[in-house]
Amino acid sequence: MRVVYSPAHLGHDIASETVMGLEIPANEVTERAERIKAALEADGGFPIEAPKEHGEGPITAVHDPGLVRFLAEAWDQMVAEGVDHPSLMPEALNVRALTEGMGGAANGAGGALEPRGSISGRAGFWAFDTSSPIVAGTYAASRAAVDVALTAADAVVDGEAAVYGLCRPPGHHAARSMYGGYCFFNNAAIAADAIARTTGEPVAILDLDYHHGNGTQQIFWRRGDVLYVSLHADPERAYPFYLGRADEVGAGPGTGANLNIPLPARTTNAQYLRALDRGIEKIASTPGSIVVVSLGLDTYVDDPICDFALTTEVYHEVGRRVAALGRRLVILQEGGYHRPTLGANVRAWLRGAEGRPHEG
Ligand code: Q9C
Ligand code: ZN
Repeated sequence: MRVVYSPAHLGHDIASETVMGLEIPANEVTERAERIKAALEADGGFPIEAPKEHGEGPITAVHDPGLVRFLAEAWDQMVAEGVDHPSLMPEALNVRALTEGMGGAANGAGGALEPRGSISGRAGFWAFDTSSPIVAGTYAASRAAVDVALTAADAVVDGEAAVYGLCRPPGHHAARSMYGGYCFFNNAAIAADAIARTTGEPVAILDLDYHHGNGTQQIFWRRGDVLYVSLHADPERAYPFYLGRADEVGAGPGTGANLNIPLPARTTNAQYLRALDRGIEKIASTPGSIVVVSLGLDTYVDDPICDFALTTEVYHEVGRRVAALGRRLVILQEGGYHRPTLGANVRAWLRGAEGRPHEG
């Protein structure tokens, strides 16, 4: 299977994140992508190629141009303001309820207007959480991750059965006009939108990251041409908390084109495979020939920030069942934080999708 990878991710080199105000060692680190790359190289069956530049057009097709401008300018503004922090993190978030009941204050929709002043205020306008640090290389890395996704998508549109895009940073939490959840641009959404536009066919997204892909759901909420199916931790207990419930089914032309399957703590291989079959059936019931897979391995039993109980063997079976849909696959990396097994887990999934045995 062809693999698309860019070393530009190394510039998004973050040391720490904050969780409920506590500073902890970062989870979404450069080592993740390097481990995956090393495991695929060692396998011998995964030729690695560089992404092609696709420009800003496919990004602003799904994201607010203001978000792109902010991310492009953020680090330089930090430096210009003399804010000598290791990374940029907002101190106040643009929460909607701040202007609740104020009618025409701020803007007509009751939200704040984009501030163009201090970097702290700008960051808090575009961020939805405080666990997604920005450093000098974040923008270049995020642009490269989009190019990785789009290059993988091009190859599949051109006829490849399955291509893996080693995206880092991940993307599925990034909303139309907000970054967060370690994500800056929504790689899978940008790829799915580009595929839908170039093929004129409906596209399905199957999100297998432990966390609900709130950004992807939001971007396609009103679209009937891009189906979003997600298996994830119940947001009653897990990030991103405010989206991911089973009754969220889409709206307008997108009604019925959003399927959330929330799962309990300690979800086992068997429970997961049953949920997966439901998701696969939903995709099989809709037209289209390409599926974009948001592949997170944070469902793994030993993941340090998650609570499912999946094992390496089941990833091979998950890949096998997804490929058995008989559709071409654009497989894009999302989360997965147990670094010692991350490479083996990705490799098992991809070998399963190719119909190769788990080992050998
Ligand atoms: N205790 C992805 O997997 N919260 N993003 C961290 C750590 C943010 C996960 C809490 C989790 C974001 C792509
Ligand atoms: Zn995740």
